[in-house]
Amino acid sequence: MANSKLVPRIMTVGAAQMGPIARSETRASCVERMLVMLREAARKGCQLVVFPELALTTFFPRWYMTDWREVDAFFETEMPNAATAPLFAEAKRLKIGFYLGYAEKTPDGHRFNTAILVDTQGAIVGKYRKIHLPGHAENEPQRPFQHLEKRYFEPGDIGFPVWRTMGGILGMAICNDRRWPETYRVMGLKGVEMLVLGYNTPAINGSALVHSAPEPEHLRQFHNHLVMQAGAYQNSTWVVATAKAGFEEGCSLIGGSCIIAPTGEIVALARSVADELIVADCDLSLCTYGKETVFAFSKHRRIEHYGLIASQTGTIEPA
Ligand code: CDV
Repeated sequence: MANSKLVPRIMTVGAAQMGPIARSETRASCVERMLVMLREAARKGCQLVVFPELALTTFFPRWYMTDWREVDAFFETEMPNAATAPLFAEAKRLKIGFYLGYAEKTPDGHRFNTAILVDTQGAIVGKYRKIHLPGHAENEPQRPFQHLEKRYFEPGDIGFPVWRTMGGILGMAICNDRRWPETYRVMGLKGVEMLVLGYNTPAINGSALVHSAPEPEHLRQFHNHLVMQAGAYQNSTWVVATAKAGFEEGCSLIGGSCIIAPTGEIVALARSVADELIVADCDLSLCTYGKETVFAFSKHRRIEHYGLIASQTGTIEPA
């Protein structure tokens, strides 16, 4: 009997990389830039567009702030809201779904680094709150710039859900999550076929001075792709990754937005560090091969040996 999972299911997807966002830039201006790329995506036949992490403001965790009113100016208390309503309306009119990263403050005062997935009818189908928060919680003046995600956000409290939507099984992650194999594997165990994520990655490691570790920019880009190509291959899923890139408020952010096939191959790659849309026709049925052969989890995983992964956080070396 023919395997129905091998029937092609093409989803045309865009990664809408954004160049720098100045601290003074308004949300309306950011949304206007997104609308330009959304319309280009429509012309190119996209059903889904992926915007970056924290796409509505500058990457504010680079500043140490003690006035929480100043901090809260970077957060959204509802979604959609007045600033993002034009994005929701235009995407619905064009029948394009989208991923949008933003800083979320809940009605009971919790702050998260959040992304939502909106379907082609304009409905929010899913929310994800970043789990692997990098950086630090207190001012560290020895750094060339701060990375205070641990100060401004709580770790996500939703886990790694996936959703059956827009013709596939989709999941979300945010930036640093992409460096952790657990992110992909938890969603892999739920059958993910396309993992979408946004990122803000400084071109230099801010803690390198502390550790005297040389990490030139080419390594930052190499690691960006290395982890996502491995995650895609080992879980036989598409990965769509969108940067906020370029020289933002004195800090250089890498580009390298890309679309990665379930084989681990990059099939579309941004060339600039500015606003740039890249597009690929992603056949979700291509996930089937890996999921049913080398990475047929139910046949080959040996969970009796994996207990430590979910019971121990740090390394314990032998005596
Ligand atoms: N926004 C991020 O999560 N950035 C991290 C940096 C700080 C390492 C990243 O993983 O790219």
